[in-house]
Amino acid sequence: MYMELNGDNLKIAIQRKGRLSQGSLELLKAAGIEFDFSEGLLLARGRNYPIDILFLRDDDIPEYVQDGITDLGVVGLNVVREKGAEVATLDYLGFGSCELCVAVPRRSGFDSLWDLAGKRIATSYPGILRDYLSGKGLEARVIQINGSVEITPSLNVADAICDLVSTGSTLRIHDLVPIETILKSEAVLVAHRASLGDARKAGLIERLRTRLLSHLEARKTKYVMMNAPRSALERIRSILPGMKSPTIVPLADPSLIAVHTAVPEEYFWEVIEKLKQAGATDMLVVPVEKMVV
Ligand code: PRT
Ligand code: ZN
Repeated sequence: MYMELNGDNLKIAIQRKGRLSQGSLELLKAAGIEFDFSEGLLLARGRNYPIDILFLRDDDIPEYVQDGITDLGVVGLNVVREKGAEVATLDYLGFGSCELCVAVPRRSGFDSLWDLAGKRIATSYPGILRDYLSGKGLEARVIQINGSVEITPSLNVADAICDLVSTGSTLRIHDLVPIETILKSEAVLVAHRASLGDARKAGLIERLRTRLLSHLEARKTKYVMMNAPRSALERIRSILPGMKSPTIVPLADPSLIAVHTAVPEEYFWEVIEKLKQAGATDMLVVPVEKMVV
């Protein structure tokens, strides 16, 4: 089916096929946007939001957004940086996390970046690497390779590599060890600067971001319900500092109460353990779907 861009619609570019595709589609769905998607599609239109979704190679997204072909893009921060695109980075989206690392062969004797002065480093991220090295005042030969960077040391094409790492298993398989992280990356929402200055477009972008952020916040939060002796209330309150006031519900047995509260994921186990010690029982933990603040 052939479809043309709608000039009035907000336009967002996401990766067509790759590591960020699913996360990007899920994010749009979580924002309540309904659209038809099938593999191979280049363009989809929101049924209940004025948005056109373009499916592109990730490498093209920063430039499309910079040039205003789309208003928004979802792409790895590593790609945005490498392309040096003039775009506004609006939000970190919590998926596609990885680190751009310099790694060396295990038995090379190289322990730090300084051991690589004058050596060859193979990478698909020459721009980021060169900036990083020059920021440190270190001179090395940067060799640009477009794929399979991890095999270059064993082919004696390079002495070290600079590549993305997520689980670390690719490095281990090739007997490489990371010695320096030069960028922490994840998927980001980027915007065309002029779209942020256009009242109608900016309004649509803000509405979309409110929805996206309410989903991202919710993912970081659990809702916890528990019973506790009324006498433990003060102790329970002191365990939940900095969180919004918990809801206290009286129970049929006047010596007991129910406490309901939102707990951020990062403190979750710590808080749960302390609540148990304070006398909380029958704890029920439920995921939060949206959090609008
Ligand atoms: O076709 P297109 O150009 O759109 O896709 P692509 O092949 O260029 O990109 P893709 O889908 O591989 O990656 C898209 C984005 O995902 C990257 O730009 C990063 O922002 C992010 N990402 C997150 C990663 C990784 N994790 C990752 N592990 N991109 C690549 N890798 C590779 C890495 O290069 C290495 O080869 O995975 C290997 C290492 O993984 P581990 O798990 O063994 O450490
Ligand atoms: Zn790519």
